[in-house]
Amino acid sequence: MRIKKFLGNNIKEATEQMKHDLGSEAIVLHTRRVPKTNLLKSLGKDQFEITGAIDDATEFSESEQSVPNSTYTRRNVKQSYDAVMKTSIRQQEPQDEQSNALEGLQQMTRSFERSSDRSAEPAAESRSKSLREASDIVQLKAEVEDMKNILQQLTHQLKFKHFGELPDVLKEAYLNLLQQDVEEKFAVTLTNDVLKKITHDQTVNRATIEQMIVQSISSDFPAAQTEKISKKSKVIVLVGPTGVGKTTTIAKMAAIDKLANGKSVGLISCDTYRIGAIEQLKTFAVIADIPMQVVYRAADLAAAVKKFQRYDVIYIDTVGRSQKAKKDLTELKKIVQAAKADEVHLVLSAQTNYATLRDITEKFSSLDPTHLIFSKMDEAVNFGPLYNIIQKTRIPVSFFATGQVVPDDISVSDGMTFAKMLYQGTPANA
Ligand SMILES: Nc1nc2c(ncn2[C@@H]2O[C@H](COP(=O)(O)OP(=O)(O)OP(=O)(O)O)[C@@H](O)[C@H]2O)c(=O)[nH]1
Ligand SMILES: [Mg+2]
Repeated sequence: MRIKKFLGNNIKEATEQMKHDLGSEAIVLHTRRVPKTNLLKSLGKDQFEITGAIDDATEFSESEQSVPNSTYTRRNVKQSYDAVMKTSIRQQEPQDEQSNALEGLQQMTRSFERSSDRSAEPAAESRSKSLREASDIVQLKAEVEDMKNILQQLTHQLKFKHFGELPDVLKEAYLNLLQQDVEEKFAVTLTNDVLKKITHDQTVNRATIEQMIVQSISSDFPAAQTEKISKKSKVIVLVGPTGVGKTTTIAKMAAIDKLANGKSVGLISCDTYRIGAIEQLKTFAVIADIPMQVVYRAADLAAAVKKFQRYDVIYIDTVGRSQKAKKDLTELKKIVQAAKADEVHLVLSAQTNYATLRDITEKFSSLDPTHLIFSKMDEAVNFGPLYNIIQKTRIPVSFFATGQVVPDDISVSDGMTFAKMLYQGTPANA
């Protein structure tokens, strides 16, 4: 067997060289992309190296004829390689690269299935035939190992199917975004944005890429305008699923408005459903010296709001409702309407997965939320789901809640803080 390496601008070119040199029966043992050594040139095209091999052609076909029923013949292997190689060659062409790769994988699987369906050899075979078969199996093992490598390469290439040539550091950044649970289409957009911004004379290192991605996330972040109060008695209602931190957050917001911003504040609780809910807010209201009203029916809400009309801000806490309970959400909508809310803040826990966040925002959209509050950011493992929901809803984000302590564990939302947390996967106060 002769083994030789060939270099080309693409797999096809390298394969043609191999066929020219070793003959049409030559097989590919291994392929590999050879990156440009100079980093600045990495935006240009890489080269491809294939390792080709040829067994003595005559022996090759004779051995096949003499072992017609062999379960694993070299022809099987070669067919499989050809299937993969055709895919690899086509993969270098921009069109249909994903479907071509998948087709190659399927062809290879089919080829192996056909091989393993064949019946086993009869027991009484000649000794020389057994030896030949044993050597075939050893050869096959080596070839299967090579095929595994090719498959790995194809799988890797499929991950980057949306891109042409991508600097390695940008590939890492893209994979990091996926790891943070950023949805693929958003990760692709972010990566492409950065790719477009890279200039040819720019040093593309990890730190630069991180900076560019963080900048891109931050500049696109829909931070709520923290406008000065333009209206007396601004009515702010907090809504959301059960246990996400509505009452704790409303206490923080009210305390900061009163203590730090010097505003006059009134509190209304509509949560007469949960045992202890009223006491929870009442205790805080007494400590912070904030007047508080409890409302048992939506019909009584307008009167309570009117009573507080001389205050700068009126905060209304509501009962936590599952997004799946349609009737409860209808009741909640009555409260929002009766309060004539200026702002409806939907509280989302940062621990929630993206599918659930989508469901929550879809169902709570009937309440027309004007803002999102991200709570429990201190407990989140990653922030991709929140990023996805921002991209999906584009609802401005007002606050980040980062712990249980009232009023300290809250901050006005900020794009740069969020972007860094998202990219690094680190909670706000870690
Ligand atoms: N770690 C952490 N815990 C929080 C945060 N916000 C609230 N909590 C805790 O979460 C739990 C529930 O908080 P609540 O404020 O009662 O939640 P809620 O949304 O009002 O709950 P319901 O009214 O029952 O729907 C409490 O133990 C809070 O201390 C936060 O930002 N981080
Ligand atoms: Mg509550």
